Amino acid sequence: MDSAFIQIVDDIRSLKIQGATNIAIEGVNAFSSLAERLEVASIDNMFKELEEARQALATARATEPALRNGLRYIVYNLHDKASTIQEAREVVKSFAEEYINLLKESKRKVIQYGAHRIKKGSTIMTHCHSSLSTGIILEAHKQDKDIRVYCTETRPRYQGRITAKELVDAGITTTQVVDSAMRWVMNRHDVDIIITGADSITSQGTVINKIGTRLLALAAREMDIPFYSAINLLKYDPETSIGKLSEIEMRESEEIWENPPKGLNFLNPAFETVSHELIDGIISEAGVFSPAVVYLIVKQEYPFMVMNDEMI
Ligand code: RUB
Repeated sequence: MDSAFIQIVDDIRSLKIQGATNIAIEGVNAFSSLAERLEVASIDNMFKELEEARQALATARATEPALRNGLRYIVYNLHDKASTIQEAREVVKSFAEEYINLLKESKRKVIQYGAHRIKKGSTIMTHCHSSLSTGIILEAHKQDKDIRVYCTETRPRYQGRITAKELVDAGITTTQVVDSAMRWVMNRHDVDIIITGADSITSQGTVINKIGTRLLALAAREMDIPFYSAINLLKYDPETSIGKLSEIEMRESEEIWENPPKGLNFLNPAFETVSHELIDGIISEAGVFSPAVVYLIVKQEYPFMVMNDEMI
């Protein structure tokens, strides 16, 4: 690993690069560039160096299967197809490109399917910053759907400001609220549809997204407002099909309070689960469907992501 690579890992950890899709694209790119630069004496050393790099990226944020799936895909092909250092560089480059194209193409489709779901004159609510849900809203606006948006701040790191800025810059009527006002807004301001992004989806169709997303979904259920998750299926967490629980990233207390009184404890979970019963639809690159069928659709779209005996 060199300093340019370590810098990307740090940028992912510190949220300079944030949002699951951006994290996966930048992480896979960093892995591929490192493979091109590495100066090693043997293919075994190359495998060793790349394994260390994979580990560093895969653990930079605990709840990011899209990045982990991409790295696993590249490394699987690396061991299968490369027997010289030059071949290793080429294999990493070509599978990294293929995976990044899959990410970009799936994002494009999610945005199209999602915008199609938004009716003219809708009031939309969202949480945090997701390039997929923001992309859907921007596309609906481009299609002249006459929309309004409520978005939360998303404490402690205020990713909701990134969302608000992108929407306001595009000329969309946008209102920001503090996180704890999310139910109040739904109740008083005729929200028609809720769309959030997601970092991960399990074999049961449970989605993991920014802390606060489940509260949003619970309030939506109370008020009969449809709740949609915009997610590309490359975020499927294959280990959940063999009964493992998805890990929730816990972040530093300084994000909540830099100079707290001595002795105060903190809990700073970055994400939480939204159970499948609370989700009306998954907006994916394969169309919009009920969370109950996610495993079947992933198996059909991306067979390489489904756990097999070799991987266990
Ligand atoms: C971002 C977040 C986003 C998902 C999806 O959290 O929860 O909703 O990552 O993003 P953080 P995208 O800021 O902690 O990374 O739709 O861009 O893949």
